[in-house]
Amino acid sequence: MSTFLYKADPVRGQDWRTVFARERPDVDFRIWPDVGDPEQVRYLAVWEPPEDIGQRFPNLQAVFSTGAGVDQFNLKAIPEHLPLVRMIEPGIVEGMVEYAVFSVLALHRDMPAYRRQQAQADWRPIPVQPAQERRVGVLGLGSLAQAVLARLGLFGFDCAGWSRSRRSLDGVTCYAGQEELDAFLARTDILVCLLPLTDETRGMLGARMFNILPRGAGLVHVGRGQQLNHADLLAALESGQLGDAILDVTHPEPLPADHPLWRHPRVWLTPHIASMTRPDTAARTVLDNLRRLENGEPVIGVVDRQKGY
Ligand code: NDP
Ligand code: OXD
Repeated sequence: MSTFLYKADPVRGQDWRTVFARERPDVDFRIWPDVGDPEQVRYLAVWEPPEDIGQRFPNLQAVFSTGAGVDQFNLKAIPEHLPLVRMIEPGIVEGMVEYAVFSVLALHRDMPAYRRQQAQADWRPIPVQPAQERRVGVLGLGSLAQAVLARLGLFGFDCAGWSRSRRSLDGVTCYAGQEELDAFLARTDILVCLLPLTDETRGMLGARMFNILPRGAGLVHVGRGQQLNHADLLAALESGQLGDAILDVTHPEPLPADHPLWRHPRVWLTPHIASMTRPDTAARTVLDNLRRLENGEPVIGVVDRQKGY
């Protein structure tokens, strides 16, 4: 019997177990550290991979990330022949849509400013800008960004996105590549980062980018902490170049208790909760990919190791 080994949050793992028991009783589903016979392990679903995957599990056929991002993997440590598959499932997409739409609406309707006013017992309306005149720009046009943009479009926002390769999406002005980045930024009042962490995107959210945004622009950061330069963010907030920032990811996580971002009046911080895989839908998504592997069909979400995402 083939073993499917799950190595992530054990409580959520019980939900995976239930789905596997119902839909694939022929698979021996195990939760780390209950590995069983390592030679029987064909599939591994993992958030933080163990060392020496290839040697530990010589008959492994695929590695599934239990999250959408794969920057926690050392791609070089995973044998070339093994597909690494990231998580694209309805639960994580819907969670991100909720968080990103909430954040964009909060910035659009000046909620951080009203929180500051409330602290001063200051009852003062701020003129409302129509959504059609608010230019939202999303860095990244992948599975999460596309869903976020589709929902933002329903509010009438002027939506744009930026990706590495040229994309075409209904109702979204699409920019591609470094040569179009500045034009994208210059038209963006609320910037949402939904990029994967790679060598190219590390440190990207910094002074150069902030200075191209229209003065007072808002930032929603839901990508990865290492993409954001904290010192540059603080400087941009101090100077008024950035208005407010909503950050779900930082580096490190959590920030040290005395870090200025914790108490900055123009920053809302959440503890990397924008979106999480939903165990039942995630398990079903992985089972669909398992079936594809077994039938020799293309697997959905295979990571391109050259690109790193
Ligand atoms: P995808 O792989 O589907 O999409 C990535 C997008 O980023 C693609 O459009 C890609 O361009 C673009 N991109 C990557 N590198 C570059 C670059 N150098 N220049 C321009 N564009 C680039 O990822 P997802 O949408 O599924 O997820 C995005 C990220 O969101 C994850 O990697 C993770 O870090 C983060 N995330 C955060 C969560 C949270 O709770 N905060 C939860 C889940 C995910 P192209 O289309 O040309 O390939
Ligand atoms: C993910 C995350 O990548 O939760 O799935 O950040």
